[in-house]
Order: sequence, then structure tokens, then C-alpha cells
Amino acid sequence: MPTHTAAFDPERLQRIKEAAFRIRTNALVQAEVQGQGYIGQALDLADVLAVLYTDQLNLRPEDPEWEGRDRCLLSIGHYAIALYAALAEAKFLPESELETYATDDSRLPMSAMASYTPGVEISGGSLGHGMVIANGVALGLKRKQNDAFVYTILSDGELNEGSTWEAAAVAAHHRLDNLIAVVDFNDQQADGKSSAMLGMEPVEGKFEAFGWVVRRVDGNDVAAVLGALEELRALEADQPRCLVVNTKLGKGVEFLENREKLHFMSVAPDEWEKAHRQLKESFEA
Ligand SMILES: Cc1ncc(C[n+]2csc(CCOP(=O)(O)OP(=O)(O)O)c2C)c(N)n1
Ligand SMILES: [Mg+2]
Repeated sequence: MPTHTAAFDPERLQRIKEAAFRIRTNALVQAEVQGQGYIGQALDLADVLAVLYTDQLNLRPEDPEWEGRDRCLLSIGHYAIALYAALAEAKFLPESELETYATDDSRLPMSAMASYTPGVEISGGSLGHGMVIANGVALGLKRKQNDAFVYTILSDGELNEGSTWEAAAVAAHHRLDNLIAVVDFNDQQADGKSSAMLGMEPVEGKFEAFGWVVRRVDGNDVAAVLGALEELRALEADQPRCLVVNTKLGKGVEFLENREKLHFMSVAPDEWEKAHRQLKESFEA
């Protein structure tokens, strides 16, 4: 798999890797409240979220609605647990609030809700809508001559939604060069492996045929993700951009990487300590 690893300042990379470790840790902290959840997805996307929320996105946590902010639209509402950990890292939320995840009256519902949580741009739950909304936001920003970028994060399962491809055509038609779609390709969906349900390879070729500029990297390689996202943002091309990230469900916690039921995991009360231990070991390795 090609990687775009420009020579980055090692301190910058280390800062992002430490943020990714804290995002993973805080995903476990949140999931422990319920004893189950979309833990594997949070662990697989932590590196990408760390790159976005601690390096790439232009945000003002003290003013979440700031007009000049980059918008990051999480299409996959069930990944909210990962987004909350990233928003805590970016100082939109106090870390202590994460323990309220998915409890009554919390600002952190199990599926992301824009009206509940500072920094959450759209409500999710019904898949296949993030890119559609991102198109409208990106077009609106252009018309207002606002230079901010729009990112949308979608899943490989959402590549099976017709609306995703309608949106892909619309984005290219309107030359939305301020739009970057990130596809979390973990080869998993609710009923099993995405490649076994409805294979979408070659994904890069499909987006290219729709008029997008596409890159594909290992989504658990911080330098590769950073390189690709920087390159796509800086590109001189009047086309929308897509980064496909190949990720590993449960990444960083060995026994969760190999769990049978991957989409929605249960973790027994006596397993949490082991999860934190394995996460620390993999980070320090
Ligand atoms: C329109 C729509 N159809 C079905 C669902 C039910 N659903 C929730 S998550 C999911 C799996 C989607 O694939 P993906 O996001 O790749 O799964 P993951 O990687 O999180 O296992 C499905 C089918 C939904 N939320 N919305
Ligand atoms: Mg998936």
C-alpha cells in the first residue's frame, strides 16, 4: 500500500500518537459504563481522529460555532464514542464528562446528536447521509467565500448505500475542492465482513471514476494518515478529495482485535483491566 510519509517533525508525530492513545483509553473508559459498545470502531479510528482533531482541523473549542472553523461531519453516528474522545482531546469537552456516555440526561448520546454536544456537527444514526450533508455545507461555504474545509467520515458499510454515490457525483459536479471524505475501511459491518456482504473494491477506482482525487493508506499509521491528509488539503485541483484508510477493528487491544462479534462488542467486567493493560503494552511497544 503506498504511503505518503513526508519527513515530519518527530515531536509532532509523537504528540499525535499520544493523543491517539488517550482517545483509545477514553473509548474504553466510556464503554465500561455500559459494558459494551462500538469499541472496536473507536479503537480502529483513533489514529485518524488524532490527526484530524489535534493537527489538521482549524477549530476554536471555546467557540464551537465559529464561522471560520473546518467542519468535520461524522456520517457514522454509531462511532460517536470515538468522536467524544477526540472532542475531549481537542478541549471541546471535559474529560470527566466522558463517563456520562449513553446515560440518561448526558450530552453524549450513544449515536451522535448535533444539538446535544459541542463540536458535533451533524446528527447520525441513519447511514449514508454524511456526504450528502457535507456537499451542502461545502457548497454553502464556497458561496460565502469562506475558505474552511469540510471533512466527512464515513464507513465501508456506507459504500453500500446508493446515496453515498449520488453524493459523490454531486460533489464532483460542483467541483467541491473544499471537501475531504475519509472512508474507514475496516472490512466490517453489522452482519460480517464488508467484502463478503457487498464487495466495493476497487474503491479508489470507483471514486476516481466519479471525478474525485483519491489516496489510500494504512489508517493505523499516523505518519501515513498525516501525509495523505496534508497532501489532499494542499492539492491544486478543482475536485473533491477522498482518503480511504485501511484500519483494524479493536486496534491496540489484542484480545479485542480477535473477538468473534466485532461490530458491537461486549466486554466482561473482569476484562477491562486487561484491555487497558494490552493497550498500554501496544502503545509502548
Ligand atoms: C440507513 C441505515 N441502514 C441500516 C442501519 C443499521 N446499521 C447500523 S451500523 C450498520 C453497519 C454499517 O457498516 P459499518 O458502518 O461499516 O459497520 P462497522 O464498521 O461499524 O461494523 C448498520 C447496517 C442504519 N443505522 N442506517
Ligand atoms: Mg465498517
